[in-house]
Amino acid sequence: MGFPKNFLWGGATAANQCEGGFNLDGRGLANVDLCPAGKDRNAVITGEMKMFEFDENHFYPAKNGIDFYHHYKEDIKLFAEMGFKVYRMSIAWSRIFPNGDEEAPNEKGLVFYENIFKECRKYNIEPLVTITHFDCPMYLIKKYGGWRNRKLIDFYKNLCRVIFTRYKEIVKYWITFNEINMILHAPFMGAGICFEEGENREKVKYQAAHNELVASAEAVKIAREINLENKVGCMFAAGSTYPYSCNPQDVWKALKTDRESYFFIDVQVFGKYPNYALKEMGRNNCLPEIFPEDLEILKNYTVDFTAFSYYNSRCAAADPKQSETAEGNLFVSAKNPYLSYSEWGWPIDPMGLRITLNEIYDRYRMPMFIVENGLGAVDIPDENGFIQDDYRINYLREHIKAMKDAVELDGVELMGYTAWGPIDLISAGSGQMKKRYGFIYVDLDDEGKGTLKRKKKKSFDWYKQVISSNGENLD
Ligand code: P53
Repeated sequence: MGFPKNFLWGGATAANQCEGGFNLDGRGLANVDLCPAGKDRNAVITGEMKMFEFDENHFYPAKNGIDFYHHYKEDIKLFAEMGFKVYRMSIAWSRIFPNGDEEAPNEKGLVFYENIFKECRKYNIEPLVTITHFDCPMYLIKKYGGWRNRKLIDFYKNLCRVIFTRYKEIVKYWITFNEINMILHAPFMGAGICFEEGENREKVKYQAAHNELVASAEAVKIAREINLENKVGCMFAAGSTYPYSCNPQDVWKALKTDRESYFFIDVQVFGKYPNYALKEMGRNNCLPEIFPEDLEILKNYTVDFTAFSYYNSRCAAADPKQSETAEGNLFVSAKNPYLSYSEWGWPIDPMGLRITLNEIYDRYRMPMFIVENGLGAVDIPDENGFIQDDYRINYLREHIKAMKDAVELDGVELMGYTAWGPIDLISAGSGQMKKRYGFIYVDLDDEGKGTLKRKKKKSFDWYKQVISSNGENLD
C-alpha cells in the first residue's frame, strides 16, 4: 500500500524565476525578462501594456533571479541531500536560440543545461524538463507577434530537435508547455502576445492556443523519432471548480469554467478538438485557422502523461453579485466560504487536490504527475536566524495526505510529486521575492538586494523525511 516504490519525489523550478544571468554567454532577451515587479506587472503579463524594452522606472527581477546560473551546483547538492528522485526545471529558449529563428544553436547555452543534467545524474536525480515555462524570445515577439503566428511552430520544432538530440542520453521526461491554459489569463507572459487596439482578443488567444497545441504534438513526434524511451507530457494549471451553490446555473457555470482549462488537455490527450469548444469558438467568432495537416498531427501524437499544477480549487457563481471574489490569482473565482486563505488570498484546499486528481484521472485515464504544489508565504527568521515554517509544512502535509488518499483509496495512477520552488525564487504572479515557497531560504529581497546565501528552513528536514519514508512519515 502507500505510494509506488518508484514514486518520483522532488521539486520544480522555472528558468526565468531562478537562473538570472539574463545576458550571459550569448543568451537573448525573452518576454519573461521584461515582466517588471510592482504595479504594472499585471498589465504587462496580460498583454495590455507593451513593455518590449527595459526602462528605468521599473525593476525586473528575472534579470538576476536567485542567480541559479552561478549556484546550480550548490543548489542541486541541497536537493540531493533532501533525497530528490526528480528535479523539474525548464530550459530558457533564448539561451539555446538567442533570437529564436537561427539555424544553429548557441553552444554555450547547450553546455549550461548539459552541466545541470550531469549534476543531477551524479546524485541519481531524474531531470524532468519543461521545454517552455512561459518564455519566448523577444525577437520572435517583435518580428512575428509571438505565438499568435504559426511560424513559431517551426522555431519550436527546431528547439525540440536540438535538445532531444543533444540530451538523448540524459533526459527522458519532458513537458511541452508549462500551464498551457495560462495563454487565456496571462497572454504576454504565457505566449508572448501583446494586443493591438481594437483586435478580437479571443481570436488571437485561441489562435495562439492552436499553434501551441500543434507545436506540442510536433514535439511528441520528434521525441519519439529520436528516442522511443522519451516520455512527453502536457501540463496545465489545474484545480477543480466548485459550483457556488446547488443552483443548476452555478453548476453549469462551474462546468464551463473547468472546460476553459480542460479544453487544452482534451486536445493533447484525445487528439482532437472537443465539440463544446468548436461550438463555443464558432459562436464567439474566435475559431482559429486550422490546417488539415494540423488535425493529423494532433490525432497521431498525443501525450504520454498529464501533468498539472495544483495550488487551490476554484469556485464559480452564475451571478457574480451573489458572492465575493477571491483575490490574488489570475483566475477569477468566487470566494468559497468553507476554506481558509493564504497571505496572498489563495484558497487552501487539500481535499480539492484529491477531487482534482480523481476528476483528471476519470477524464483521461492516463498516468498523472503533480508538478507544482506549495504555499507562498513570508518567512521571518527567529532570534537564531532559523526559519520555522510550520505553516508551509502543514500545507504540504495536508496536500500529501490528500494525494495519498487519491492513490491508496481511489487508485489513481500518479507518477510523482514535485513541490513548487524547493528553493525560494521569484514569484511569477507578483514578481516578488518575499512570496517564498522554498525548503531552502535565499537571502534576497524584493529590490534585488541580499547576499544570495542559501539556508535550510525547518521544512528542509521535514521534506527529507517524507521522501526517505516514501510518504509514510509526514509528522
Ligand atoms: P506565484 C498564478 C499566476 C502565475 C503563474 O505562482 C501561476 C499561477 C498559479 O495558477 O502558475 C504557476 O509565483 C507557475 C509558476 C508559478 C507558480 O504557479 O505567482 O507555473 O511559474 O511560480 C506559483 O506564487
